[in-house]
Amino acid sequence: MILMNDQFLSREQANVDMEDRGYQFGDGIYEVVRVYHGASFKMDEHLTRLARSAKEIRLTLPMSLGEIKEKIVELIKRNNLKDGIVYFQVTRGTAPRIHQFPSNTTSVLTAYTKEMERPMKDLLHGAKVVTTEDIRWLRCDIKSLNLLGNVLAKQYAVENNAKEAIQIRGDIVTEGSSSNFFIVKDGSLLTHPANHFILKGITRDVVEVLATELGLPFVEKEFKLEDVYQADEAFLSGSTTEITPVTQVNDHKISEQPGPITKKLQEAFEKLI
Ligand code: DCS
Repeated sequence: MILMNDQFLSREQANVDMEDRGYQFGDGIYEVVRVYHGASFKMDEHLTRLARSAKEIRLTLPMSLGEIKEKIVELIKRNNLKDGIVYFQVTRGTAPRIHQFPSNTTSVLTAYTKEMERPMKDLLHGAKVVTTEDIRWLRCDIKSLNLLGNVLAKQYAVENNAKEAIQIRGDIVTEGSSSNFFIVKDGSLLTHPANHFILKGITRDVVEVLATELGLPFVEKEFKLEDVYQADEAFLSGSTTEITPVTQVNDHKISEQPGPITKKLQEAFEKLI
């Protein structure tokens, strides 16, 4: 069962119009929320980010955040989802194709759930990442449906037997194609500042809270690939990625095993979920 605006429909009943602006322009925004044991993780934070993305692209949500939450929680229940994700998006709606905002249209909310296991192998043993040029637009802070840059980056990772592609803009390391990226140096966590060049991940925020609790400095600062190669540890964060240790970047080994600080953060994260 899926959610379309305020209706719960079977996939067969649900129709997306050819001229939905999400379909034609990627004119919309989305969120992916993790569900553990039937309960959503950090739903309110994701909803707050959805509202922010909406505001930044001047899209009016079709209902209040409270109503969206209610519908999505109901969808999780109706689908009897225990462990997985709920995906939801809002497009600017259906109208004859013109680039500018159409005048008489209402935004369209859709949501579905999906069972998904935690990436246990990577969580335990770490993963390889590769680096690629960050070719995305200059508002990566908006969780937009336009994901071509991210799609191409992830495809590059897959073709190079890597879990993720870490993007580099100029010579600054920004983030993964669907995750944030951290390095650990001399006991401090380093990650790209939350400006227009990255998505401010909800999991990244969780890492900040956990780091503070553990007394680990959380430093938002630009860094380069050479800093990554000299790091003691590295990891990814994301709703589906959780805290995934990175043991290899391109041909460079960071460590044989996930590092001790990454493991500490993982243990603290585990307690939350
Ligand atoms: N950066 C990018 C570009 C992302 O797409 C995501 C999440 C993140 C960082 C991490 O953000 P969260 O911690 O809030 O998840 N991407 C979602 C996605 O598209 N699939 O899975 C998660």
